[in-house]
Amino acid sequence: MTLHFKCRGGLYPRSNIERYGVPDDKVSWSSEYEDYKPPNHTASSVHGKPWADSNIGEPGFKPLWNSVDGKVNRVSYMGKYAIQNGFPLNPIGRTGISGRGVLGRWGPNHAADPVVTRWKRLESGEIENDGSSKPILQFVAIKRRDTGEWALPGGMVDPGEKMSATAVREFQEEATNSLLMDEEEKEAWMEKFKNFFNDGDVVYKGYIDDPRNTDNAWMESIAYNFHDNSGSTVGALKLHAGDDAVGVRWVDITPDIKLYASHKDIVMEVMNKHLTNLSK
Ligand code: RP5
Ligand code: MG
Ligand code: MG
Repeated sequence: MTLHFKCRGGLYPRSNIERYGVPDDKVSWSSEYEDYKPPNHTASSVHGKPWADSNIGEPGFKPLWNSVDGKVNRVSYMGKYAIQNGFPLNPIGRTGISGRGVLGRWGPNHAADPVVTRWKRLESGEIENDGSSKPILQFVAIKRRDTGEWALPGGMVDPGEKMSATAVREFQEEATNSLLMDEEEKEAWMEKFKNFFNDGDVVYKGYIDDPRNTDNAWMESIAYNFHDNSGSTVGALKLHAGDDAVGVRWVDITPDIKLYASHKDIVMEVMNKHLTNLSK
């Protein structure tokens, strides 16, 4: 990714703060933009939260940039990010807003995304194709409560959590509503699908063009593909939206699909991978 679009222009999420205009040729920090005066915004909702950083400059807050800082991973997949006047700089460039907005961490905010896939099948069990004999791949999408957009059921990595575990946990929470299950039910579920979720393939690692990004805080994610080739395990599961998801369904991956942040790039990549494997 060399440019970002979804974190440029318009109102910052959950605020009435307008982002300062950033034309394509001014995104990069290396292009001069003398008039650039982004509003500064850190939402009051992140202050004093156990999952969030303190404000930069507050006594006692000594973040180790570009490092694993205790249990908080401040390393970017994009390489070493710059620090300007004590503030980390977005590795893609300007977003039209400074501060950290609604994000908990200054610098990279690490998430993990599960891309759970199956082939679309007819009643007969035969794989359905798109009319040009290409089989149709489907993935589990959730509808986000915050923007109403369809998205991967991903979420933030908890401090010290293994990223592959985050991807599976978020799938359980957002697409199967494990938050309503008791411990025993959760364990039974995990036992049933243990092998399936053990076998994830890393399909993306990097910056996410998320509408919450700012000049000093941004989303990054690692996406794992879990594929049910026969459609008999997770492919046959009853889905149930939970936590911050208000809808869940299997969605066909097609070139005109519209998804939250840069999730379209990720699912297209997964589809191409499976189609290439098929033709081998
Ligand atoms: C996206 O936001 C990531 O790719 C992930 O899907 C999601 C994590 O944030 P929450 O769903 O926890 O808001 O950038
Ligand atoms: Mg979540
Ligand atoms: Mg989420």
